[in-house]
Amino acid sequence: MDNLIQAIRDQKAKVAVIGLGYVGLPVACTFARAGFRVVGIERDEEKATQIGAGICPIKGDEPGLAELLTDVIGAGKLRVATDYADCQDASIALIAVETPVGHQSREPSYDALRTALQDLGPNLGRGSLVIIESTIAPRTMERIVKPLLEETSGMKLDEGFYLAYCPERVMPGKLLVNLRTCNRVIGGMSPEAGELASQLYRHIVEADLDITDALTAELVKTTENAYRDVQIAFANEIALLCENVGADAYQVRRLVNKSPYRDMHVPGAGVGGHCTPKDPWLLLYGTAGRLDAKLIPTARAINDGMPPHVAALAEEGLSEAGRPIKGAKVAVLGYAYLENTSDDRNSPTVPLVDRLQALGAKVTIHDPHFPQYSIELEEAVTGSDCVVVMVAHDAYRAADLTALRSWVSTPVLIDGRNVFDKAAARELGFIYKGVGNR
Ligand code: SAJ
Repeated sequence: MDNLIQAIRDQKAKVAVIGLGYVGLPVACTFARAGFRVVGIERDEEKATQIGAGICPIKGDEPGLAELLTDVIGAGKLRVATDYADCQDASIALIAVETPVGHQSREPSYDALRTALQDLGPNLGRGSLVIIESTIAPRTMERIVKPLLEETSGMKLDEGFYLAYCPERVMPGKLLVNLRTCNRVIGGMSPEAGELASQLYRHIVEADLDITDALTAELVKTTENAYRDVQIAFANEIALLCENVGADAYQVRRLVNKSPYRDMHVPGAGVGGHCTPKDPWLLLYGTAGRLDAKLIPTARAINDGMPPHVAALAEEGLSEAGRPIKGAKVAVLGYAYLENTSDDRNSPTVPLVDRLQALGAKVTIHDPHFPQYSIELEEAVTGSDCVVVMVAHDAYRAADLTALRSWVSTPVLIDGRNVFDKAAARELGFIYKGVGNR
């Protein structure tokens, strides 16, 4: 342990980062910039070649990342490999592979994690530190990671290797800055592992490093996103209430949040992304059988119910305009899950479009952040019987409502993100129905 601590302090320890996605790649580049020798292990050969050539494969605007990658590759501080043999001289291995949750099963798929552990084990040097950054269900470190690593490395935990869980806190568009400025939880499978991991992250994290045990760290990560999902579900339920009593949920929210200690979230057309819709299920999966949880699954159901609710608003608006939804031309604005990003993971627009098409509508999708949907807004909207706003992109906030009105064939406007002003829309002759403001 002392040798490793010294090697970390002196930055002599070589770091292997397994999985060069939106978590692993920024981490690999940041440790390389800090002065460590880093090898990135990427199983996708094409991606490995691209990154090895200093080309950043991550979509969307990630300030500083492409330049940093070019720098560390050019300086030889970061190398990329597909073979785990390149990990043999690394005394630190950091795993950042995907841990998706099945839409139907609501259970995690640990295939990528298991493969990484199985391939790393035989190449793990004695006395190394292994850190998991991927989001995992509580009790995964104890029940899957530890036994698999002991089995494949032939070494015992805390004798042959140290093990810690340090969940990522990345956000699209803020990958590098979050790595530096977000507080991090370090869940050591032993106090020694926690200390070693803390010494390592101190080189790249300017914020708090809170050392705890692995189970607590697993609970913190999944809870922080379950908390957000429940908060959003509360806002969505208030929005549905407001619709039914003819109030404006956004005005209600604004005034509620003027009350001390209130932080009502924003109602909307659904909850997408790589974390918020998935981590509540990881939390429940990892604690299955310990509690018959009610609030967390109900919140998930409320949020998953928002895209169908938006489709119902469209059907209602078309009906008021004397247009059956069957055969109606519907322009859906926004394919991303989050405003001003080109990230479509678990986008609420997907179930919305499925629902509209099931009802017989002819759907055109528009999104300036996706090449396949970035036709001119006028072209997307012209001749439509209904316009549905699903994402609060700046492009939509800046759109001219008068022009929009001149392009449509039937003036029905469904606002899933409170982008347009209801009074102004109605003044122009739109049948306007907004989530939380109908
Ligand atoms: N959303 C709402 N109402 C809200 C907030 C979000 O409907 O009040 C919707 C968004 O439109 C989106 C989805 O929820 O479809 C998720 O939004 P998000 O802001 O949670 O974005 P994510 O998925 O990128 O969440 C990440 C998380 N970060 C990590 O897991 C490390 C989350 O914990 C962060 O709080 C969030 O970024 C952030 O604050 O940006």
